[in-house]
Amino acid sequence: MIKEIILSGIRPTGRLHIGNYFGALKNFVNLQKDYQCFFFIADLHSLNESFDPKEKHQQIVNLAKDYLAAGLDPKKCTIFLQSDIPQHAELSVILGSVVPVAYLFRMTQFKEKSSDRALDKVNAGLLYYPILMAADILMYDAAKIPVGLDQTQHVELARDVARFFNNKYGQTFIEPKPLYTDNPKIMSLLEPAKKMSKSLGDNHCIYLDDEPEVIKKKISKAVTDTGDGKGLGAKNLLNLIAIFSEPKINQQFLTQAKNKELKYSELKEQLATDLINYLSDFRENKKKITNQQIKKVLADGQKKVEKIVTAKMATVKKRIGIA
Ligand code: AQP
Repeated sequence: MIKEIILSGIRPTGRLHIGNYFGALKNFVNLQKDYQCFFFIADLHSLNESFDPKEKHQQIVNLAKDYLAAGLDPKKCTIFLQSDIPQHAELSVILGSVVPVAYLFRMTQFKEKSSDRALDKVNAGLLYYPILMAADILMYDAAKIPVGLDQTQHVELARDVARFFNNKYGQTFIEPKPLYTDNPKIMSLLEPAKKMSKSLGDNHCIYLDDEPEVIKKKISKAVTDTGDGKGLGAKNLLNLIAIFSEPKINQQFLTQAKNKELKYSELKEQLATDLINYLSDFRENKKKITNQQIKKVLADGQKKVEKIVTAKMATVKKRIGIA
């Protein structure tokens, strides 16, 4: 039986937080059993942010370790580094020719990430990001893309790109659909109206490899509100309890909230304990993964996808008359 193709990537820009995990990575791990899965490290996408080139390699290795520590198994899925496959960039140039630039200026992520600067201080890579993402996806005929809610618009753009290209040059690409987890948007601990994001600052996030003492401290500082369980801070903490704690404990806090007697100190203590337990396997797994192991996983992944992309690019080039 031919399995449906799934593809997704994460940018190596620092440590992964529970938003990245519950929005995306946890889903990757579940999906590898039933689908033909490709998970890549989106290093080219990570160049749009300011970064220190001396740190980039380590960020890549670190993210690959996160993939394995979370449970991705190279025997069940293909893990590779985006820049090892230059055809992603090549395809993105070709796809750029079928996308009106207005579609790119409309992207919420572009607007949010460029709103605090004049356009002459915004790099073109940020604008072009969704086209490279479309190339990543369309290259593999991926049908479903496991992402957090914030990436919905980019997956929709990949659908548009596929349609524009197919209409102009003949059926070549599948139109992909986003695939969400039950928790596609985890909110910041300090600004619960915003998604948890490392660019907001370390205290806004729980990182997957945070040590127990750090988790306790961050949860103790999480914003709360008046005890009726309806404010965003409370909603966020209750949502995290629903994810990390036993259903019985979850119910207990929901009842407290309903009766307007939510005790935040208890809630936070419980949440910190359950988070620490939940993440302990990940922390321990990650410590055991070696750089050598990662080198092999990425080299094997590169070898596997090279055949696929060579065939796809040959088709694309034929369609547009350059092969
Ligand atoms: N808060 C979130 N809740 C649910 N899903 C999330 N994702 C990110 N934040 C949340 C999902 O994680 C995957 C990897 O996304 P990325 O590589 O683009 O990372 P990011 O979204 O840029 O993560 P940050 O922390 O927000 O990075 P900065 O602050 O550097 O921009 C994607 O599937 C994304 O939807």
